[in-house]
Amino acid sequence: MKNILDRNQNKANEVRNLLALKKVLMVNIISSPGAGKTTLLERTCEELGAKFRIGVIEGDITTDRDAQRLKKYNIPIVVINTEGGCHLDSNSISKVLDSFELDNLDVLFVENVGNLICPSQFDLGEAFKLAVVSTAEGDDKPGKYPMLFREAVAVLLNKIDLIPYTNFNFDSFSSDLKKINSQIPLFEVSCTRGDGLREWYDWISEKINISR
Ligand SMILES: Nc1nc2c(ncn2[C@@H]2O[C@H](COP(=O)(O)OP(=O)(O)O)[C@@H](O)[C@H]2O)c(=O)[nH]1
Ligand SMILES: [Mg+2]
Repeated sequence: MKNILDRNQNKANEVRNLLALKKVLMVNIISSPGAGKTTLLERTCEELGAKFRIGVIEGDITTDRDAQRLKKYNIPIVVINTEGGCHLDSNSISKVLDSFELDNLDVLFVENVGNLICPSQFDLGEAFKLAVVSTAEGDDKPGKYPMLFREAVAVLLNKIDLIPYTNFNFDSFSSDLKKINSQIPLFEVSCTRGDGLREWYDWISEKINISR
């Protein structure tokens, strides 16, 4: 495992250096399956597609269904099918970077394979990891999967529209999260209804602007 992670780290450093040179902000989006990563990307492309040059890497075990959902935004998208692998690694990212015109990109979103565990361990060479979690999964995820919430620089709590239909306890969620990462920004959103997304758009726009 140590050898695998060391090799991964070397490649991640190469990717990070290249993206810094090209001034492309790479964001590694991690969540369990169904938390709303693709929906967040759809909304973000709608809102910011005219302002920034967006590219997407879609990591999935199989199928290009998420890429198909993003096709209408006319952005460069590359699919990585891991064929059973539970996470992306820096080598797979490095291989597909050639498919993008990096000089013509401001931001490259990576939708990682839906999984709260393995993707947290692998540096892809991203600028930062974004954790997405949804209210329907329960309020205990930061407490049970602390590594992701330690590694991430921001958390997006999605599906707040569903809170009335669940036993999601926001105070419990937020207090567990703060114990792991006391200063981490938390966006409370509904990607389908639109609540709270303005704060996310402003925050990510600022990050992209800083890296340009
Ligand atoms: N009620 C509700 N459903 C949502 C929200 N965001 C996403 N969904 C739905 O949750 C399901 C999974 O979303 P998707 O974006 O594919 O999740 P991913 O697997 O993380 O990419 C889809 O049916 C979405 O329409 C939300 O804010 N509220
Ligand atoms: Mg998806």
